[in-house]
Amino acid sequence: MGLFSKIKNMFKGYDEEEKNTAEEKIDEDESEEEDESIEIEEENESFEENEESESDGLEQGEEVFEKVEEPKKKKGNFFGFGSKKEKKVEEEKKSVKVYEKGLSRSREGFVSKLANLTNKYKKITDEYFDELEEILIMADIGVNTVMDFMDRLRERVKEESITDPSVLKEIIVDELFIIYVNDEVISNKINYREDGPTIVLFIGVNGVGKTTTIAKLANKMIDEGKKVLMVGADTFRAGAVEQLREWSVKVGAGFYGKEESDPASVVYDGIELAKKDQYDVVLIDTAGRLQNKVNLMKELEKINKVIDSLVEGGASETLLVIDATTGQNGISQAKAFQEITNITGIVLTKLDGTAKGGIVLAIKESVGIPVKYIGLGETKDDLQVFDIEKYIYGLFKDMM
Ligand SMILES: Nc1nc2c(ncn2[C@@H]2O[C@H](COP(=O)(O)OP(=O)(O)OP(=O)(O)O)[C@@H](O)[C@H]2O)c(=O)[nH]1
Ligand SMILES: [Mg+2]
Repeated sequence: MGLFSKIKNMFKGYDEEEKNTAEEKIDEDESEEEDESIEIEEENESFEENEESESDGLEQGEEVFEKVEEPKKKKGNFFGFGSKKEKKVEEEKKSVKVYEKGLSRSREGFVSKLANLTNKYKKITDEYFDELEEILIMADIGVNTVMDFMDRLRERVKEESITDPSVLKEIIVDELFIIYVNDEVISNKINYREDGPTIVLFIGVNGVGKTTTIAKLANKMIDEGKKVLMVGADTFRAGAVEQLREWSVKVGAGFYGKEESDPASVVYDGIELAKKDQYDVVLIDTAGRLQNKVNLMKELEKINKVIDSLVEGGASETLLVIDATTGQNGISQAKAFQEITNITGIVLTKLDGTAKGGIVLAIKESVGIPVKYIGLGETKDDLQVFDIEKYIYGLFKDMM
């Protein structure tokens, strides 16, 4: 049995549920609340564009803002599921739905083109391959990846004497999976520490979704019973610290931040607080915009030095946040950041906003860093651990 059928069986029945069940209703209500209560500034300048000098912000140090927020008490089991297993199944279903919904634009975009291609050609011809190649490149899979993919596909067609495009459709899904997994054991788990707080550092250019991702991840971790502290070390942009603090209140995380001060010193104080108050996890928000690569590198080095001095082994994770809607530009950002710091995972945000879901595959192929989380919407529940099977299901479910 091919992978295509395996994945199909795995999630069989998941979308047969009636719409508007009580559970979905609760989801909707929650997300409405979410949308109203916070306004987030959108900035979309790119990596090296900014000409302002770093000291601009730091000189006007009169209105110093320091804030410590205590975390809320954990809520009980909201849905009142009977057993742990039932709860897990429910969570799986919910997660599959987030994938389905979040990938609908990509489904309508490149996957429906793939389906049309299969209908259009009765036989596999050179024109078929040319069109397929174009569709994959348009889906942001990346030229080199597509070239390798096409070679492998042509080979399999020859070896297995395939002539029918509808048979090939399954092999295409199979091969896309192979591109991603590529003989590696892919770990999308956060490496938690046993002793002392687990430090997770978030980096990425401005506007990609760092702050929102921290809120979403904190929400997830709090649900899992962890005590989470958010640290606002994006002291470069006015309002950034306050934005994170507002999120901390909404998701019930602890918070430490100080505007207009040195980011590394905020990190220092934040981690000290985390140790004193026995937090399990510290999520650190950093500035995406510094004048140039050298400054950014120096800043990150300084922050890492502070973390190393306080926690043995340093940060457990450095997650690079990339906006999926920026396509190949996002890949260039990953390469640039990879040159200046050690990245342990990627968070790919705004996958719901692109019709080119192929970027997940391209990133892994071109920078070799696993995608650990994906953002599929703007609410606190729209962050998912990246799971290749659910991703493929969400993308190709209409073809299955
Ligand atoms: N549709 C969608 N929007 C998202 C997602 N993640 C973040 N956003 C939106 O992207 C915008 C920017 O998000 P922020 O979290 O402020 O980005 P940032 O990287 O912290 O930006 P700076 O602090 O300016 O560097 C906000 O409007 C978010 O709601 C996602 O997965 N899907
Ligand atoms: Mg931010």
